[in-house]
Amino acid sequence: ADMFKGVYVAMPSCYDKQGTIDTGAVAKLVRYLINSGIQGLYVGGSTGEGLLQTTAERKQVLEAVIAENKGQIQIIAHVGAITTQESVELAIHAEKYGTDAISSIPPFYYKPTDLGVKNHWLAMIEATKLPFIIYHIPVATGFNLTLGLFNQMIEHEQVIGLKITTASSYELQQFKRHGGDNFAVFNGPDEQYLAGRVMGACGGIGGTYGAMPELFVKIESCYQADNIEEAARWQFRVNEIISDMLSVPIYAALKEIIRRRGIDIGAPRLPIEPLWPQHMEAVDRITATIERY
Ligand code: SI3
Repeated sequence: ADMFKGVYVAMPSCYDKQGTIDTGAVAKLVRYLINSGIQGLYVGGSTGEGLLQTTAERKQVLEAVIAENKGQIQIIAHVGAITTQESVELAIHAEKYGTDAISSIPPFYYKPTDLGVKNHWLAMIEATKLPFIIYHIPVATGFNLTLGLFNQMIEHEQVIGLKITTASSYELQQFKRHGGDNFAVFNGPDEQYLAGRVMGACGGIGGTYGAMPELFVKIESCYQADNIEEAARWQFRVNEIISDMLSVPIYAALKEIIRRRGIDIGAPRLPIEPLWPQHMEAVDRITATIERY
């Protein structure tokens, strides 16, 4: 769909010192991200720690995002949970508060069959009239989305997109080919934003974008201006930063970088690892590199 295009930041979680949801920090972060020129937000996904929060907390976060956004940029709510019931409840809530789309991973742990996953997704799709974006991230869920299941899912008119986090841009392109011209495929690996774009993605959804939103906006605007060489130069700079971020606990590093940019969103929740003193040198280096650009 031409409805979705560009840079969608997977919002990190926002907690206070006690580890409680900090809606004030959510508002500040949303404002900062809007001001950086991005096109949308993905709320409650991997980076947002939706799966480490209660249903009530997830609703609280989404409501705070929507209240601060006031319709300025697009909001995609990740409503996936291990239970169909919770996912449906979150989908209905997302529609009530006015999100642009909902999205979900397949359920995990029980190694559900294709039919189980399909019915899980259909339950949330049919509970609302919202556009639905499949979230395919096999390294995290262990579920491999086949083209067979994908083709069954896109028969439903609300299934308008797919976010794909796999290393293969060929796989991305195959889903795009089957999805068709009006189908939105979002690139998952931030290291391959441009590659995904070239292979048919309408844009990307990513966690590290939050540490350097301006740089991803730059890749996107160079791409749109047909200046692929310049877009690649920015992607390569970004990738140096990402590989540094991957050398330390990445979610904690992301949050620390944002703290240094003026918004304290706290540390990740266990079982995600926090930053330890030996990681600070790498974080100093990353922050300095981002500031330099
Ligand atoms: O829902 C989300 O937070 C994302 O969109 C996550 C995104 O695909 C990230 N993948 C994971 C497993 O967290 C990437 O942003 C990833 O952190 C980045 O490419 C660094 O490898």
